[in-house]
Amino acid sequence: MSDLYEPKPEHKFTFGLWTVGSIGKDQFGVPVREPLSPVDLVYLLADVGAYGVNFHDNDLVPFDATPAERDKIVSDFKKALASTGLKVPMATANLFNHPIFKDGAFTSNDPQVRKFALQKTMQAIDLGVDLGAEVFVFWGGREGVESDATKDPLLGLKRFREALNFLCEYVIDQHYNLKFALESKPNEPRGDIYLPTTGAMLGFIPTLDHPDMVGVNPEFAHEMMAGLNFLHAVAQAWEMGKLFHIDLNDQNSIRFDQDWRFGSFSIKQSFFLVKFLEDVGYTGSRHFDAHAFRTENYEGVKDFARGCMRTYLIFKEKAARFNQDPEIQALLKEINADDGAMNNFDGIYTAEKANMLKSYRFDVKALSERGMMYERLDQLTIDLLLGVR
Ligand code: GLT
Ligand code: MN
Ligand code: MN
Repeated sequence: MSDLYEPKPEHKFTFGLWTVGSIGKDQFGVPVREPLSPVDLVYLLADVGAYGVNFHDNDLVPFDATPAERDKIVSDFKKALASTGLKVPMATANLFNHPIFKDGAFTSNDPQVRKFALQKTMQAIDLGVDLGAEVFVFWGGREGVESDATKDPLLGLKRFREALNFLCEYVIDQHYNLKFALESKPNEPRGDIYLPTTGAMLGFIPTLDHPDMVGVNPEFAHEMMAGLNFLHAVAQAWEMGKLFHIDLNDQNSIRFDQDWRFGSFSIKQSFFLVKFLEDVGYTGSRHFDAHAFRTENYEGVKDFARGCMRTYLIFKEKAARFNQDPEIQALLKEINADDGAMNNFDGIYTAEKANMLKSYRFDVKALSERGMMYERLDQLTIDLLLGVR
């Protein structure tokens, strides 16, 4: 039984170097953990049973490293990957930390900064592909404003589009096997970030020159920060064939980005998310973009990482039970019962169908009085999740 909750490579559990590597600094406090090297972090992740490790260019190679330093770092990292078997499914560029990006990267008002961002991203793409990445995430943390006096939102969109179009062409030109995944966030670090939700990203993608190369990387906490239902965003992305990656974590409602251990707070929502990913057969990474509480040392960081994966697998097992539970399934069948009386109106529009439907007499009273039994179904779900079922 307990083996069910042991992470295995086929579960595709990944962590960013910046997640387990977080040294616990925040707006109000200095770091609480000594930094570990990328190599140490690879061993830590192998120790807890992760499948892969993702990184920003500067998580691995410092911003001001010399070419010789860069080569040494990359070669040491490759050795650690080879000896642990860890994969690098995703890479990204840090376009938010350095002061040059204080007004954004692709959407900065300074043309030199915009081109510097492109240069840096092409280098980060080369690095990621060299290490095996097939997904490249774009999280435009600084792509926004504090005041709309400072930037025209149409210009913001235009610049972001032009940058992505340029980078898609670069990937095609290099013959890389790489897809882009756009990650939204409503705010923080900017007052307002452009394209603030997964839905906004999904609306933006068809305006690109190569929409087929671009999907989304929805993050649980970011959608919660906007007060939205994460599962619904993920479902829409999935239906559009755009769920290229996913950032799993947790969050206490509409607050700052807390990036908590997956499933630690929003138990029912996380359960239905896992059930969805497993039911539809999502095959991408289950990436935990979260970090340990600031109270922890590196033993606690391992507890955190193990906890993310364990909770995912507990929900996965609960999802299988939900799908097999006779009472739950019977209830769902009853709720969705269809006696075929409406079949004549199904399918494509015809004038005849429309006329028939317009004159059909519904039993409005009976339909209105029907109880949906959702309380029972929801309580059965709670019983299941709380382990009494
Ligand atoms: C940063 C952010 C995350 C993004 C990472 C990728 S960096 O930690 O909070 O949500 O996924 O750039
Ligand atoms: Mn986050
Ligand atoms: Mn994220």
